[in-house]
Amino acid sequence: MTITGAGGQIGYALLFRIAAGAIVGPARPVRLRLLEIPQGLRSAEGAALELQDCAFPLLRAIEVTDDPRVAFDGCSIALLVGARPRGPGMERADLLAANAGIFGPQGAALNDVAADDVRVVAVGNPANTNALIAAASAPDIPAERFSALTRLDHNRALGQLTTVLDAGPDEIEGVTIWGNHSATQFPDVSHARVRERPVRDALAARLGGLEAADAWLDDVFIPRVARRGAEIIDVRGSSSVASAANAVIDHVRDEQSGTAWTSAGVVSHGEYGVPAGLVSSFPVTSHGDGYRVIEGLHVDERSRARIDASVAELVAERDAVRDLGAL
Ligand code: NAX
Repeated sequence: MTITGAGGQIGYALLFRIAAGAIVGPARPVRLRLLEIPQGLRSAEGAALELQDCAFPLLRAIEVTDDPRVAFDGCSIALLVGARPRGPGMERADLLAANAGIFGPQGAALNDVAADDVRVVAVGNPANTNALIAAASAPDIPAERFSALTRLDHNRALGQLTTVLDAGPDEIEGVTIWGNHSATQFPDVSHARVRERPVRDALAARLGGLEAADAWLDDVFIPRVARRGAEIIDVRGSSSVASAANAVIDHVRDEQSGTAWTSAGVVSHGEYGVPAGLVSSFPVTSHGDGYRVIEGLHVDERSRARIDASVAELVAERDAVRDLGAL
């Protein structure tokens, strides 16, 4: 397993749980490769020393490198966490260009040296478009093996529902994050059920009617989930770290071991009118062999407009990186 940006904050929250078996379970040994840029190497090396000091029974090897071809050599799971953050005065196009310069070469290195069964998840932002760039740079790896993390948004949506419903997150099924991992995303409960009851009905019962339930969904739930990252920065003074690492683990574990329903950014084949080739968040299922879009759900007019708005942003990002020559 290779983790890029391993010397960063999410890396530090992620490594110890992975080494303890959180992704592959208690029976499979883990070999970690940590990729950093030269400025981040000491931090990753420090984390590697601490990993040794944990004496995790499953952890068989740790290697730290700043060479993507060494980092991805033979890897079966690649967690692309390292990315260029938006600096002061940086325009969106600059951010896309900087990250294309990271995810393009990493995709190419994965293409050349990763194991035949490699699966790749882009965590670093803009995650959807970074996954698209990495996949486009790896023509020999099926595009379906690349995904983008929207599980944190999915988990945030479950967390918000539990503040109103008298239920745990494991009792709520069928929540979907559509579109981009950004403030335009659409957290959708139209198909969600809590203990077999439609979530909207259960919300209505708690909030005093369907009108109140819809008002809460539109005015509280959707904006709060979509802007939760900004809320965390505001309250905590720093971006989401442990919850992001937890979502990475949930995403990869469910992709590998199966789940009935979750959300992930995957390559569109035109499902739900999302242009083919975009990496968009969808309702997905997995039988342990990668995420597949759950098809055939009814999308009403209001949902359609919200999905279209987020997909329009993905199209704009794709067009911008195309103009840069990164696709
Ligand atoms: P940090 O800045 O703490 O760490 C990033 C690390 O990546 C640094 O150590 C840096 O040296 C390294 N890095 C930069 N370029 C690299 C390259 N070319 N190769 C290897 N390593 C490289 O950020 P952190 O808080 O760990 O967040 C990492 C990324 O996750 C950010 O892009 C962030 O925006 C993104 N997030 C994505 C989320 C999602 O749900 N998809 C949620 C959490 C997070 O905001």
